Amino acid sequence: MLLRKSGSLESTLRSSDITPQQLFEQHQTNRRRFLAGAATLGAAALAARYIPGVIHPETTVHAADQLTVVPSKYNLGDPQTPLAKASSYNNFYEFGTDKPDPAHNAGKLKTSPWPIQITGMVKKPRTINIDDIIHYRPIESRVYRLRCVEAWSMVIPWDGYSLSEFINFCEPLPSAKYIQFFSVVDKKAMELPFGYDWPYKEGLRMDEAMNPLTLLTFGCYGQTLPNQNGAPVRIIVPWKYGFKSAKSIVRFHFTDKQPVTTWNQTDGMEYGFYSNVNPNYDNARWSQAHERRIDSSAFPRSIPTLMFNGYSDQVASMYAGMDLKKFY
Ligand SMILES: Nc1nc2c(c(=O)[nH]1)N[C@H]1C(S)=C(S)[C@@H](COP(=O)(O)O)O[C@H]1N2
Ligand SMILES: [Mo]
Repeated sequence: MLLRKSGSLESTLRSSDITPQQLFEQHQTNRRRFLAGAATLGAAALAARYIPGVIHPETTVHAADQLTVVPSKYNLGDPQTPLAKASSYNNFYEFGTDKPDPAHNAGKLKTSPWPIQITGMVKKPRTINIDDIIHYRPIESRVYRLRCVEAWSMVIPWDGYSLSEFINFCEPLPSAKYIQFFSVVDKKAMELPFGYDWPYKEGLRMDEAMNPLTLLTFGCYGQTLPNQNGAPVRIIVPWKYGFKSAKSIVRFHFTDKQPVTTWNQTDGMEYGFYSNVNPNYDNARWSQAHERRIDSSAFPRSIPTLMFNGYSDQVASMYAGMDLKKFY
């Protein structure tokens, strides 16, 4: 059971124009919301726990501690992909390049203790621990689509809070224009296939990172992330192709230059820095016009892919005036 004190870092909040009374009230409101959510979702979270016989036989799920989650306004109506699928059909190349590999191999990764570095253009570079941030803010359950550039998609309840909250905690300097994520490298636990420049790296422009949709993710389906899904902390950027959503992050780096990303470095013709889901712009290998929903039964690519994965209202304005075929 992972129940740590919420708001323990409250004092680090930007509080320039907030009175102590306001701060106290805000804290009480957050706390009430947190507790109310915990009460209503307790049963649901419990129900979402594993029933061993139902799991896909080749799936190993690790560290499935229950999380206390609150409901969110970000809640796609689409039917959810079963957890057994979401945790057995994965891209986590460090553990092998075939879809079932991460479920087989990622159990070897030790996810505690988990130090996290905050580096680059911040007020004070430092190393923190996952425990310092996991309950920094109430953990929301957000049902998002994850769309892979391979033209499949899943609908998953991800648990976390907006990355923007964590970025404020990091106190970036005004000169920081991008954030870069570094995934863990563990030579003993990982296969680390040849041909990629490990560690896995991804990045976002600061406004993309600060968009409320971008989720600092600690869990899914009401429990801590299975290792194969990026335990103990990953990013979910729902309007971009799946590879932007880096897993098992150990370092957040703030910079004024567009950061190097693993897939762009591997094959820049196919994988651009922006990688916004765009049905009108085909990746060199796959048409992006349609997608296949990974579900209990596989079916052909029959679902039309939506611009920005259906999140245009919230994100399109960030790209106004940009040629999205050039900045793919
Ligand atoms: N460290 C790391 N993060 C990664 C990847 C990876 O290979 N290594 N694959 C990406 C890709 S291509 C996708 S589609 C998503 C898949 O997330 P999921 O397995 O949780 O569905 O993770 C992304 N994050
Ligand atoms: Mo992907």
